[in-house]
Amino acid sequence: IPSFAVGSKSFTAVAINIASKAGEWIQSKLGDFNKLQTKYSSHDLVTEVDKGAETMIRNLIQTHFPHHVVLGEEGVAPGPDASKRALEQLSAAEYLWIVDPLDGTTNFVHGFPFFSISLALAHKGEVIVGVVYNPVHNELYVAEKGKGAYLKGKRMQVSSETKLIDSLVATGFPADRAGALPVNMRGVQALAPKVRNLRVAGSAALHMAYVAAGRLSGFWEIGLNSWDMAAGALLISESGGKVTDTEGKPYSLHVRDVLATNGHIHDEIRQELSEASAIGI
Ligand code: 2AM
Ligand code: CA
Ligand code: CA
Ligand code: CA
Repeated sequence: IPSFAVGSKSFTAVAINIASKAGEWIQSKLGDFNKLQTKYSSHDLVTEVDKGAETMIRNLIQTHFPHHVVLGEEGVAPGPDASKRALEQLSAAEYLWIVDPLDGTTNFVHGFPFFSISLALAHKGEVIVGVVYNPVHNELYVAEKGKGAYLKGKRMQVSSETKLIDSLVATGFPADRAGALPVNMRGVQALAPKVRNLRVAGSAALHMAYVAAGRLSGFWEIGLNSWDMAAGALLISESGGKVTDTEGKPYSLHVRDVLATNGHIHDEIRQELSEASAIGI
């Protein structure tokens, strides 16, 4: 796998190393942690493991790259605009790491083995490296801008379905029960009868990695943050897929409502969501 590097230090190699270390530690804590806290509500959870993993990742990044800046989910005050506020403050950073130390916390808390670590490195606002790691399956997805995306040393490619009826599509049920959830439910109502089936597995980053790997035809979710999607979006674009917001505008770090597909079914899903008034809040 070719690499972006500073001197001899490959950003990608460091990202892979950090994701593996954090993943091992998170997995060792599965079923063995306490101090469950709720951020906002019983739908929005955070554990000592989320925080411990973020601290570990932050320290490792800073050891390797002292001049890089780190944006992590657990390092910012929670709220609907958490990512937006942080990105504004950090917009001057030349190299910015965007970190979700544990994506799928609800799954982790319940012992449902579908969660991941998501690390992305942006250079002047453009994501150039993305790594998503699922420690339970020992699957590490890695992409470099312009150089492809890989799983277990093999180049990934999105799936080839061109019709909704042949497509397996994932979504997420938002934690925001009042605003985003009803919007998402309209999309579910519109799409469920038209696709082969829907999946809601609880980790946006892994859903996106699955789109890149051709295991899902598409994915959409309302009200996400930069750290949920930054690595996954590069995995998908480097695997030949398409990532936009739910209105079809190109992906950027500021997108909250995401639509990510194999490309072929993109416009049809966007149209269904639009007709169902399910494109965002
Ligand atoms: P998390 O597990 O890192 O919190 C599941 O639908 C997706 O939504 C997961 O990627 C999850 O990330 C994210 N998520 C969970 N709570 C959220 C919240 N309050 N606001 C936005 N996204 C959230
Ligand atoms: Ca969270
Ligand atoms: Ca997340
Ligand atoms: Ca998280």
